Amino acid sequence: MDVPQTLEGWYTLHDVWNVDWAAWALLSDDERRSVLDEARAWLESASSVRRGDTAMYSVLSQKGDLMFVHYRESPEALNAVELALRQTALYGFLQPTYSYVSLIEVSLNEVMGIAAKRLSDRGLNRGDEGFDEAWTEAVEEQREKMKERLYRDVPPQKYISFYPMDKKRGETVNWYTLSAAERRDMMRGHGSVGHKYHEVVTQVIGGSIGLDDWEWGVSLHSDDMLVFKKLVHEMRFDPASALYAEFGPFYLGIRSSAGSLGLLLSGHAPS
Ligand code: 76R
Repeated sequence: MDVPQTLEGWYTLHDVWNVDWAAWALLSDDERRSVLDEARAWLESASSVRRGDTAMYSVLSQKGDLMFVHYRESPEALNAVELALRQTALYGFLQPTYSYVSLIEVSLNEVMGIAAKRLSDRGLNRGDEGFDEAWTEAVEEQREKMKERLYRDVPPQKYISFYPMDKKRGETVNWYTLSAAERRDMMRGHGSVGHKYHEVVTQVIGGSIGLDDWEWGVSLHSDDMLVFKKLVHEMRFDPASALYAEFGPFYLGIRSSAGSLGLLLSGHAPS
């Protein structure tokens, strides 16, 4: 059995809520102000945590109104931020619609692929004198670099597209019965389609096998919402997606600062 090796970083929670607009409308201005002050304080302290990050999005469509994205160092820290929300008065006006737990994931294959390319660019190949030491050093260097992706802030771009997905395990089409080489080649193809969008999209892959209902939670972050459509459409034609990908619900959000919570709740879209 050749199970892909992965590196894991922060624990993540994508947390989607609807607002009880009718109940919110019944509050006086003073009551609203006090609920908002407390909720903003929760959001600001969640966003300024030393190890991890929190971001808020205004969600498009009836799938939700607000989405909080939390990155934390442990399950306990993730649990703490959701319990803190439940202590606020705002929580009384929130109705759960979706939530998803995962761990930021980078594949070790990728780390080794980059290390191998670095060495071959320098003219060093397996079997050459000095290759082994250079190889160990290059892998370590890439592992270090990957920490920037594993322990990062929520990417700052204006829009998020979040969706969970599986790789197919059908009777005849089954990702998990492919050979390691077949899977590696296919992920290479996937990466090369993805790389075309490197400048305009940041992908954060959350591995969730054993943690939540799907195998991965995919977060795409961009300043141009149209790019999500172009990228995911192009990716559909790549064999890793065309043959093997199955998707859950998609959530689209617009990044909103803690300061704009009051505006959102009074009916103003983020500017
Ligand atoms: O950054 C890299 O080059 C690493 C290569 C890479 C890996 C290992 C990569 C690149 N992805 C990887 C893993 Mn991805 N990705 C998705 C989706 O909509 C779909 O069809 C699928 C959803 C998109 C749109 C996307 C985009 N990727 C994964 C995995 C883990 C699978 C596994 O290990 O078997 C999933 C589930 C997944 C899904 N991918 C990229 C992108 C983009 C834009 C890139 C290039 C990143 C960049 O260059 O910045």
